[in-house]
Amino acid sequence: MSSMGEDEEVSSFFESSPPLKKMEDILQKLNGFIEHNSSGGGRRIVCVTSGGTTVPLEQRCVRYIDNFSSGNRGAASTENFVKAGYAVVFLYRSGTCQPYCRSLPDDPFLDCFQFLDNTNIQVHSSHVEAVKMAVMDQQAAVAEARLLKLPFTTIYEYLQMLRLIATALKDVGPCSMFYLAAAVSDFYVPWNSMTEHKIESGSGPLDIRLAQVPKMLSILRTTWAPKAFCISFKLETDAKILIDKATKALGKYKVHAVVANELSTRKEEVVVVSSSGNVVVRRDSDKPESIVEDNLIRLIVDRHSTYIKESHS
Ligand code: PAZ
Repeated sequence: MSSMGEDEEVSSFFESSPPLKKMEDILQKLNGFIEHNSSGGGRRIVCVTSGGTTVPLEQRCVRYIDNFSSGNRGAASTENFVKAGYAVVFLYRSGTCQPYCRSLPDDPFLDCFQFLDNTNIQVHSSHVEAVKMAVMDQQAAVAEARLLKLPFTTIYEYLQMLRLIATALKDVGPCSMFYLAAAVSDFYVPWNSMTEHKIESGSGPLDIRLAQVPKMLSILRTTWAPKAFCISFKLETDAKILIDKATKALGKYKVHAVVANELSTRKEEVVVVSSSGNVVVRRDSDKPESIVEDNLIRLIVDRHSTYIKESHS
């Protein structure tokens, strides 16, 4: 159980957060998606979080602190979950990598196309296959209601949306999963103590005091969605401390596994840390197309199946 202190910190974070824009619209989409996928066939539903959260420094934000994440892991994992039969709520940072778009050039995206005349814009032959697959796969996933994309930018939006999703998924129980690959800010400027207008320059160095973002993982596990299968991530730049940190997070937050990855090798290998031991998962280096998420999601889906079986027995 989380202590009263933690609960109060969490409540005060939400009470002082700026209200989520379009909340009714988000809730309607979310509830429709969950209803569609959980009733009848009882499809498994995973919430994949992806990309980094920002910390605004001004209420009318001009400047912000950002968190590193390209969104590649979340996008690739989403594709693999859909392939494995899951419905995915993709909670992603606006502007980061999208499912089915990983092989498209994003810089500059317009290089994909050529303008022939006023009625004719064509995809360059070098990108035809990638664009065709991206359009077809993404449209199929959305049309079959297997993919719901919800964007966020700030830490405030991310945590409010995560709470909405977790609460909405509560009744799906063990068939729901949280796969928390987003890079979430640890520190923030509380909304009430943030200046409204652009911070003025010209008066010397800027001192900002950042408060600690309350740890939401405990409350997700104990209150928001206690029966969901929960995978968190741990990123470090110092490989020497990675496994120790991941093991501590596993014990502290009682998640079902922590995926540990080091910044420079994260596309090659990850370590799945859980109570049944540590498993190194690698990309198949002999297959150029292979990505680490192919093997990672296979393992996570297997673990989830075992969890569902055990929950029902
Ligand atoms: O988004 P990306 O593919 O560039 O990187 C993925 C990642 C490193 C952000 C993710 O695997 C991860 O570890 N997320 C949690 C980060 C954290 O410890 O806060």
